[in-house]
Amino acid sequence: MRKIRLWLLVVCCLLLVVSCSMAELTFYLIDNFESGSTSKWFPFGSIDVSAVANPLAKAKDLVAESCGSYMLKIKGSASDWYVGGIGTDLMIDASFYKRLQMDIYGSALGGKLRIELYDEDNGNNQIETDKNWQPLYDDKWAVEIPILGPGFTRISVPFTAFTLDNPGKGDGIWNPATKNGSSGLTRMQIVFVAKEKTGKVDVGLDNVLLTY
Ligand SMILES: [Ca+2]
Ligand SMILES: [Ca+2]
Ligand SMILES: [Ca+2]
Repeated sequence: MRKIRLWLLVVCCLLLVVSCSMAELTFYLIDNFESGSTSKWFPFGSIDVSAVANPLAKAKDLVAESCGSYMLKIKGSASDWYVGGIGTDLMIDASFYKRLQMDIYGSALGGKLRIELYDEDNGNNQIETDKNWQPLYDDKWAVEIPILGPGFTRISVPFTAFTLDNPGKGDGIWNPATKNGSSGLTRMQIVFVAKEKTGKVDVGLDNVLLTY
């Protein structure tokens, strides 16, 4: 009897260890802006970036509640539709994940986001670019997401929805693993595009993460 109990205990412990390690792998948080800082992101173009109070922190809305105290706010004016963007260097093995998720706080100004993921292919842990910031030897994958009206919208985009933006430069395969000298998923950028040629964007972002 004692042996059976011991066995049960061992099995339970094993299950606990397995479920804990699974839980660790269920998502990778890129940023939820709860630090109140934007320092993880580099801005480019004519945009203004700041960490601001979540406008719906007390709302009875699951997405709004999960956005905590702060979100990232981006404002800017377009020239030829293009407003600007933000980027962050990740250098992570993203091969366990299947999708990118984030919460977008829109505005009546609309517009769209262009999310770009860079997987490093020539094994030197950096994204070499030409004068137009296009990667020369590494893959750049992109997807466009419309900015809806005020309030949070949670988007969850499978990596399979991203299309190759610079064919013929990297290996053309989504392989964000840190192996053979590659820094895996090396960079992420979010570019903002206005609804009008000389329009504006005003958008909040939160809970940027990778998940299954
Ligand atoms: Ca937040
Ligand atoms: Ca490279
Ligand atoms: Ca690749």
